[in-house]
Parts: sequence; C-alpha cells; structure tokens
Amino acid sequence: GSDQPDRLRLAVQKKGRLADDTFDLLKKCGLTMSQSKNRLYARVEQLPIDILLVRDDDIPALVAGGASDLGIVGGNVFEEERAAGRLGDNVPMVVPLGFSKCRLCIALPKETIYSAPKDMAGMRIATSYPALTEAWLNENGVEGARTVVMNGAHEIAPRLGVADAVCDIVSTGGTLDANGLAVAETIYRSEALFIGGPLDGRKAEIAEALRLRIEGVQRSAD
Ligand code: PRT
Ligand code: ZN
Repeated sequence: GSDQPDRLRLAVQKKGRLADDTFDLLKKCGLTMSQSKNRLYARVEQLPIDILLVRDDDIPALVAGGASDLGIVGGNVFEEERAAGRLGDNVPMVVPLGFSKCRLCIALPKETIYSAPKDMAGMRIATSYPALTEAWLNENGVEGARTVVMNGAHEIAPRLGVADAVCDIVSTGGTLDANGLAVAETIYRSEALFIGGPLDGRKAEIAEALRLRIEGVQRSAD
C-alpha cells in the first residue's frame, strides 16, 4: 500500500477489453502476479510493483493525482480526460503500446447525405467523449452542433430520436452497421498507452526496469 514507498504502483483495467491485452503484455514481460484477497491490487512477483485493478476511466486521474505511479489506458480515455481538463497540470509522460487499437468516429444514419463537416451543423451527437467531440467540432468550424452525453447504447440514440449522430469507439464497424449507421469522420486513432512519471529515486529505477521489459516484448513482436 501507500506505506510502502519502495513498491511502484501500476493502475490497469480490472476487467474488459483492455484488461485482456494488458495482462497478456505483463505475462510476455515475464511477470506473474499473486492476486490479493480484496482484488483491489495484485503483487508482481519479479519486480516490486503493485498492480491496482480499476475501471479504465479512473486510470488517468489516479496517475495524474499521484495515487498510482504508472498506468496502462486507452488513448481515447486518456485524451478525453485531458481535453476535459480533469488532469490539471500533472500531465504524465506517454509511451504508445501498439495494442487495443480502435478509432473514435462520428457516425450517421446510412441514409444521411454527408460530404463535409459543415453537414453536421446543428446536429445532436450522442457520445461518452464530449470533450474530444466538441474539440473536433470547434476545430472543423461545425456550427450549432452539440453533444448529448450517454454512457452506453449510443448506437440506438438516433433511432430513439434523442440524437442525429453518434461519436463512439469503432473497431470492426459491425455494431454501427447492425444499427444502420456509417462512419462519417474518424476524429481520433487510439491505442493503449503506458502513462506516468516522471519519477525519481527507487521508483524511477523500477519504472525503467518495467519499461525495458515492455520494449523487449515490442521489439520481438516487430
Ligand atoms: O469497466 P470499464 O469502465 O473498465 O470498461 P469499459 O466498458 O469502459 O471499456 P471496455 O473494456 O469495453 O474497453 C476498454 C478500451 O478498449 C476502450 O477504452 C478502447 O480503448 C479499447 N477498445 C478497443 C474498444 C474497442 N476496441 C471496441 N470495439 N472499446 C470499445 N469497443 C466497443 C465499440 O464501441 C462497439 O460498441 O465494442 C463494440 C464493438 O465494436 P465493433 O466496431 O467491432 O462492432
Ligand atoms: Zn470504462
């Protein structure tokens, strides 16, 4: 715990799409874990690292606020937290990891005619990424469009009549297609990020040992 200053804390997603890839990476790094009883954290056996098991949405703030030294999180979540101004001045360093790739896209009902961002003028866009969506709308001079924040089931928002478009994560595109939607714009390309630091002293050494193992795994995958 926090009373052990010589153990580094790494926040990862407890369960979900990112968790699978993250635990796979740690395994390839030659790291094994003992699961703690309360399942809030696991101890790494080969390095003095405690893994905090949390919701992915909490990872950027845990790292920016210093509760965790490092984290592994999707770029989509990290950049949304940053764009929303929730990381304050403590924006950590970032190393791209090359997995959990996906795109953040604005999608429209297939029958909507779309040729340029101005065609989105006045639209209501259902999303859980309001900061990234609004930043893109501003950069592209889209007038009068606004976001409607939803925490799931964005793809049904147009059929429910609560939005004209959605801005959501797309991987294969199958979910959009099944809901009669098509990608109009890709506004962010995401992959998992290793975030945190700069650290000093013993923690910097442990973080460097972990970073070198990750680099080794990435090199052997190329
Ligand atoms: O519980 P917790 O809050 O930790 O997890 P979560 O439910 O918020 O996130 P989770 O586990 O679903 O995703 C974690 C991260 O995985 C995301 O933040 C992205 O960085 C990454 N990722 C990669 C994805 C996808 N691929 C993906 N396809 N996240 C979500 N999806 C969704 C997509 O929005 C769609 O609804 O999966 C559905 C299927 O996608 P298609 O395009 O293949 O049909
Ligand atoms: Zn989440």
